[in-house]
Amino acid sequence: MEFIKIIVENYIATITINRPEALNAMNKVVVAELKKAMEECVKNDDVGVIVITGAGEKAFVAGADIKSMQKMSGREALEFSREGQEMTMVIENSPKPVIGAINGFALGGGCEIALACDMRIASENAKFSQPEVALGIIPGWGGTQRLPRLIGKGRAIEMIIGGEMIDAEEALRIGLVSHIVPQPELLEKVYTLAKSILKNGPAAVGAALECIHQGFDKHLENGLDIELNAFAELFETDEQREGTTAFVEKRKPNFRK
Ligand code: DAK
Repeated sequence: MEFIKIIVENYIATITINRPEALNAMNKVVVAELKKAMEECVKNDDVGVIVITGAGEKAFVAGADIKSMQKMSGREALEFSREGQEMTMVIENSPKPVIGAINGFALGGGCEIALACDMRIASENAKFSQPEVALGIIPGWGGTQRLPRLIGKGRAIEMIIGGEMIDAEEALRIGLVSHIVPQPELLEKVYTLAKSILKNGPAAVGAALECIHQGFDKHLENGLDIELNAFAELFETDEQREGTTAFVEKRKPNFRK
């Protein structure tokens, strides 16, 4: 792949969006490669947690590539938006947790990629914005849908129609990220979180994510049904036997043989 690097180590896949000369802005090729990278990591048995970050010290992703959008027709824009939305759905639907390591600007499409991740940890220099309206467009990769769900409708409306850029402290305050660390410590902090998740049963982790994502917009009773079925299904797995037996035998479970 031209713009994406994947490194797999100790069950953690680090996907780096690598186009630093354009602050990792996403054109069609980068969008397709990120989707492919995610699909490969989801299929790979040696991967338990996926980390997405940007190359360089300045940007996570500075947005969709404005230069490539300048002359798009409505039909091309529809296709670009669909491809971007599909890419974010592969991130959101991943049964393996995805952590966004937000190492700088996360603007427009970059903020939307961060929103599709299960968790977001930011470096102190990170900055977030949905500035599309300043370009005469709107977020096209899920920003109008995921941002209100994550931070609440009022604040999301302010960000989307105001286009303001917020710093990491404000992002933490409104729940857009869950931790802030100095940039040199960003990946270390992300890997510590990844390692704590990797100690747990992978099927249970995947099932919990599925319940949360699928139940989020549903009526409570429908969500509880999803949980009930997922809970019961886990009792048909070796993982449940290993986890409960390890507790009884007073040893650590071995989920990854
Ligand atoms: N696209 C293309 N190139 C970009 C870019 C971007 N989003 N962001 C930065 N670059 C390029 C710059 O053009 C520059 O390249 P050269 O001109 O030197 O060749 C290089 O990266 C370094 O950037 P700067 O020189 O501008 O660096 P500064 O430190 O001065 O400024 C900045 C950093 C992040 C504040 C500034 O670059 C900036 O404002 N960038 C644009 C940020 C932005 O507006 N992002 C949102 C893009 S809109 C949809 C599909 C998708 C979307 C919407 C709809 N449909 C199809 C419906 C998503 C939209 C977006 O994401």
